[in-house]
Formats: sequence, structure tokens, C-alpha cells
Amino acid sequence: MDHNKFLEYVQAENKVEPKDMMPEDYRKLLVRQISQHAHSEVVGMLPEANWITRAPSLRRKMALLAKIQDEAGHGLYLYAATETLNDGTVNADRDSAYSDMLAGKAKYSSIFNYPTLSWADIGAIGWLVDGAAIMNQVMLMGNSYGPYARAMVRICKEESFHQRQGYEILMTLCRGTKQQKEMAQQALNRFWWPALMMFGPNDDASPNSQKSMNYRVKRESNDSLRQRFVDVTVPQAEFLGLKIPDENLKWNEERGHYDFGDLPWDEFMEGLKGNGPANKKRLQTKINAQKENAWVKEAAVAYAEKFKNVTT
Ligand code: FAQ
Repeated sequence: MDHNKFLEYVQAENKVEPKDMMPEDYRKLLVRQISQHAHSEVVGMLPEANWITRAPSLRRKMALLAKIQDEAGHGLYLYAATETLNDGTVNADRDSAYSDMLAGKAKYSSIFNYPTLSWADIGAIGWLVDGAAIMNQVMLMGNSYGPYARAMVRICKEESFHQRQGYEILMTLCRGTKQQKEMAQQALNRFWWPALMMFGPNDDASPNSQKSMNYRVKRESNDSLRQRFVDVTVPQAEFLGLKIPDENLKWNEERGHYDFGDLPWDEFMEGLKGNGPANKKRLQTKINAQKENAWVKEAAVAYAEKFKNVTT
């Protein structure tokens, strides 16, 4: 296929659909990103699941359960979108992609390697983690691959609800006792830098960005999204009466943006190598779940097999 024609096609804001011709590196880039995104959604269920049985009220428990189920749904849409790229040349089927993640060969978002130590962390995840995810995913609604772009529309709507439920948890804590407000502050201290790392390395250290932008998969750079996230989140922290844990955070009148400190990139790189605070625990939990629940899958397959020729 003519590579320049393909570039012209996507750069004119046309969508690519599953059966269309596409360059091999475009297909690979999408399989890598969409499957990693799917893994992030399903591993991302674990830190929050840690608090289902300890949510402070029935109402909170119901909202948290619904949120976690939404993340499972996002994982399913994204694995399905990945599978549309399966042409026999890439490992795009769900089982292979998932096995790569369990084997530590495929990444998921670094943020899910941090433990959730208090109920306030659940608020911080909704506010900051879903907030950062939306910032990135709104851009992805306009990506050039049809199934991925369409999945993002629904996912963004649900993530917006998640962000608000997290912020509301923190608002309640911040209007509560001194200890509750302190719990919220500690959660912000723990999750601030990891949330900023979700946007990926700085632009000059991001090997995939240029190609991804040319192919109109990424529509904005890691640094520009991170900056926007800081700009919208600082006033939200002020409204809560919480302090962002960054001595270098300062409004820059000239730039019209907040300046902020350097991220702890060593910590980010360690997480990518599988040495983050909860990496091993997260993978082990998923490996155990796959083993323990294998019988459910086998039963579902046997059931489908038995009734495949039955018409009602
Ligand atoms: N963690 O060259 P770049 C959510 C890797 S969903 C781990 O800049 P790219 C919902 C990157 O893969 C959150 N690895 O890469 C939820 C690459 O390695 P590779 C997930 C990271 O692809 C909320 C290498 O570093 N969202 O939270 C990270 O152009 C609450 C070099 O980086 C998505 O996945 C990281 N943070 O840009 C669920 C969105 N950052 O693959 C539950 C889709 C970078 O070459 C509870 N993905 N790396 O081996 C994207 O937009 C992009 O892939 C980026 C990275 C922006 C994440």
C-alpha cells in the first residue's frame, strides 16, 4: 500500500476501519497501545477492589462496585477493539494479549502499581487517576482508528462520572473532622506524582510519540496533556483546601500555565521494569484469578458448544 497516501488519508481526519488496508507499523502501534490500555483497565480494578468490603457506607459501596464494573467493561471494549486488528501477523487476540500482560511482557499503566492505604485513596483515584485518564482519552476520541475512537466516546462518559464520585468523596472528607481532612491530604500526597506520570515520559524521551502523532493516534503530546491536567487540577485542590505536594508549583503569568517541579522519573522507570511498589502483587493476583476461575470459562465454552445448533 502507498504509505504517503495512507498518511494523507488519516491526516485529512478520515477513519480507518478493521478490514481496510493499513501499514504494518500502524497496526502494531495500535495493538500495542489499545491492548495496554485494556490491561490498564482490568489491572486498575484491583487497587479499588481493596476497599469494597471497607467502604464507609452502603451508598459508597454501591457506587464503588459500579465504578469497578465499569472498568471491567472498558477492558472488554478495548480487548474487542484490539481483536479487530487481528490479521494473523500480530498477537491481537484476547488470550494472547492477556497472556503477554500476565507474563510481564506487555505494560499497563504505572499508576496501578501503587497501594490504596486509606479510604481517601479511593477518592484520590477517582479525582486524579480518572481525571488524568479522561484528559488523555478525550484526545483519543479523535484518533484515526474507528473502533478505538468509538470505544473512547462511551468510556469518557463513564470516566467523567468516576471523576466526580472521587472528588465528592474527598469533598466529604475535607468538610469532616481534622483527621478526615488530613487523610485526604495524605492521599493527595501519595497520588499526585504518580498521576502526573500517567501521561508518560517527557516529550523528548517519548520514542513512540512522533509516529503516533503522524498516524493521528495520539493527537496531543504527553507534556501538553500533563500541563493541562495540572492547570485544571490545581484550582480543584484549592477548592478542597488541600495543598499540592510540590514546592515548585507556581502560576506563570507569562506562559498562562502553572510551572511545576520535575517528576520522579527514576520511580517511573523502576515501575516500567516491574519493580513498582505493587507490581508483583498485581500480576500475581491476576494469575491466581485466571487459575481459580478457569472452570467458569470452561463451563461457559461447554455450554455454548452444547447449544450452538439449537434455534429457539
Ligand atoms: N505507565 O513513547 P511513549 C485508566 C510506556 S486508563 C506504563 O510516550 P506512548 C482508567 C509506553 O507504553 C490508563 N507505561 O508511549 C482507570 C512506552 O513503552 P512501550 C491507561 C507507560 O504509547 C482509572 C514507553 O513508556 N490509559 O486509568 C506509561 O506514545 C481508574 C514510552 O512512552 C491509556 O493506556 C505509563 N503511565 O504514550 C481504570 C491510554 N507511559 O509500549 C481503573 C492510552 C508511557 O513502547 C481505575 N495510551 N509508558 O513498550 C496512551 O495514550 C499512550 O500509550 C501513553 C504513552 C500516553 C500512555
